Amino acid sequence: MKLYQSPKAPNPDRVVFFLRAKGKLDAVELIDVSIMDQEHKTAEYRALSPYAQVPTLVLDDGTAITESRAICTYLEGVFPEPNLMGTDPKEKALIEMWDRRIELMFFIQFAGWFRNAHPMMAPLEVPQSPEAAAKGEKAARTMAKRLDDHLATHEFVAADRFSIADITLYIGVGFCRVMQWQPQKEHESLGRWYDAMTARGFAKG
Ligand SMILES: N[C@@H](CCC(=O)N[C@@H](CS)C(=O)NCC(=O)O)C(=O)O
Repeated sequence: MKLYQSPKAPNPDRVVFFLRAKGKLDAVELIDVSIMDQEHKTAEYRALSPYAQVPTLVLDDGTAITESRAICTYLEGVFPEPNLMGTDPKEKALIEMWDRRIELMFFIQFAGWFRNAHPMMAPLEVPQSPEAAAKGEKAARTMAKRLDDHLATHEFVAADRFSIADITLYIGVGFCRVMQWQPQKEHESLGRWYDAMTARGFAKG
C-alpha cells in the first residue's frame, strides 16, 4: 500500500498517527506530496485524488481511497488490533459521534480560520475572506471550550478509552500552533488530556 501525504499537514497526520497507534506505520510506503509546491494539483496526482487533496491511500490492486476517516476505516478492518473505532454498535456510534463532532465543529472550523487568515495559505485559498476567518475562529474557540468541559469529567474523548477521536482531537489541537493559538494552554482539562496523549507516544515520528 502507498500513502500519499504531506508531512505536518493535519489530514494526512490523522492517518499516519492512526497507523502509528496500531504499530503498523511500516505497512505502508509513504510518498510525500508537497502542498506548498502545489504537487497535489498535478494531473498525475489528480488521477488518484480528483479533488487534489492529501491523504490518498492506494491499495496494491490500484484502488485509491481519499478522505482520512475512510482510509482509517479501511485500515481498522485490515489491522483490527488495537481497536480504535469501537467493537460493538454502541461503542462504534459513540466514537464516531465524537470523531465527527471534532472534525466538523473544531478541525474544519479551525482550518477555515487558518486558510482565510494566514498569508502562507493565500495561494491556496483564493480569495481569502476575513469574515470566513472570523467565523472559523469563533467556532473553533467555542468548541475548544466545550471539549474542555467534556474532558473535565472524561479521561478520553469517547467511550472511556483511547480511540480515533483522541487522535483527531490531538492533531487538531496541535495544529492550532500555526495561528499562534494553544488551546491546551488556555484550558486546564484539555491541557491535562493533551499531556496524557503526548505521553502515549503515538505522535512521535
Ligand atoms: N476531508 C479530507 C480533507 C483533506 C484536506 O483538506 N487535505 C488538505 C491537507 S491537510 C489538502 O490536501 N489541501 C490542499 C489544498 O487545499 O489545496 C480528508 O479528511 O482527508
